[in-house]
Amino acid sequence: MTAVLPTLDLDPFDPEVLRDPLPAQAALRDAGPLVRLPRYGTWAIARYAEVHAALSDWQSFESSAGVGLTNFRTETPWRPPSLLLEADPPHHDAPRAVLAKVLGPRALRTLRGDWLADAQALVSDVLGQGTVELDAVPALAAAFPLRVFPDAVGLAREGREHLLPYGDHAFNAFGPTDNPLVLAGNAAMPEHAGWVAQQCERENLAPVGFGADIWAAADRGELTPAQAPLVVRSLLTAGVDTTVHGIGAVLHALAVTPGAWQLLRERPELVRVAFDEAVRWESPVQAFFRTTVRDVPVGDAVVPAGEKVLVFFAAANRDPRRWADPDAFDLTRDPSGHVGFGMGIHQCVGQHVARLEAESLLTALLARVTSLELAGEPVRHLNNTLRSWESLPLRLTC
Ligand code: HEM
Ligand code: OVM
Repeated sequence: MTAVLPTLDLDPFDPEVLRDPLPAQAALRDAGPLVRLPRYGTWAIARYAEVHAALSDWQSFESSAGVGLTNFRTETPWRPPSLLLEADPPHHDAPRAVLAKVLGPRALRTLRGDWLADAQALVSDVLGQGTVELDAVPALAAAFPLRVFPDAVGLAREGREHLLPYGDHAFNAFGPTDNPLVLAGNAAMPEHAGWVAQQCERENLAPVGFGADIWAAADRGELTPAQAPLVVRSLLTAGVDTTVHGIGAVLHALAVTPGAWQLLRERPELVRVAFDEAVRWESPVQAFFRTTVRDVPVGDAVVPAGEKVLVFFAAANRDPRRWADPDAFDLTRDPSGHVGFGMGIHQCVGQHVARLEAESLLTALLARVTSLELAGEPVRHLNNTLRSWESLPLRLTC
């Protein structure tokens, strides 16, 4: 007996779906544990249990054929593949071990005090006496990561405006290459990518910072000299837009959830839970693909070898089979186990950096701001992979 395979005629990269992906996510989950998406000749996994299982099974679901729609076995990647995201063991091991140490909790201990002071300074600049209205995307969500992260890497001051557009394009490029968002970014890309590649060279990085730490690992023989710049490139690709949109997500969630800001003011030790719950709720990185290396059973069906499978983090993070009241942003739940940072050997190696940024900024805001609410309609920024805000008008009272 062969089960009938659920097939959905939906396009995850359609602008209308990107604007409001929740109905498509629910449809994918409800259709079954494995769904065919004939629009792109791919498959999708959207339930928590199967997403978790697929991410844990790197032996069956490879990343080195690319984690976007482009199949690196048959098509040319838009840039040399990432040594982390787009690699499998054993090649993945050394770059991963190096970054895990460079970005680990130990290394971040020295940054903690500096980043809190930076957050306090930013919050002071932004707040006045009484009530202020501002667009929290440029004023806070983008301003804070751009203030601390490029310095922590050791980047030159000149040219930092390339970072966000470069990252935005990299995340768009996981979608279809002929899609309007990718096409719109292509023209400017040689300039952005050229600057990024330059900054990855040893002589352009400060003597202290994540960049220098990566080159020091090469000196110790933990990476080849040819690998070092590409490992630095991973920081510049994955480390900026993600935290901007993660911080945007938590500020939005706190603004639209009645009582949430008051609760955090009473229990500031919940700031880390608040950020992880926002990463679950919003899933700033919505999904990545994997490619099957053999026939792989999922549910009652089998994905044939060599197929692209969309692994939908965002859908898993709101699967009612796993989460009670999944659509609620709830500071009293335990969000651990969410797959907003992925799961398994590729789980976000920068998650401690992301959490420290968010914790620093939220802590500084909580000390000064007595109420935080929407001051206008937020506007989405569309991206083939990211879920994000272009504009988030907030009213802050202190
Ligand atoms: C991997 C999300 C911040 C660097 C990942 C993955 C996700 C993710 C879902 C898994 C990819 C996969 O399974 O294929 C996020 C989110 C962030 C964030 C939501 C912020 C809220 C950062 C930061 C950095 C970073 C700040 C760098 C400082 C990386 C790298 C990988 C990765 C290098 C690849 C790891 C590997 O393949 O072993 N991230 N990320 N991320 N992230 Fe993050
Ligand atoms: C990378 C990377 C890692 C995670 C996400 C990402 C653009 C890139 O290693 O270049 O998105």
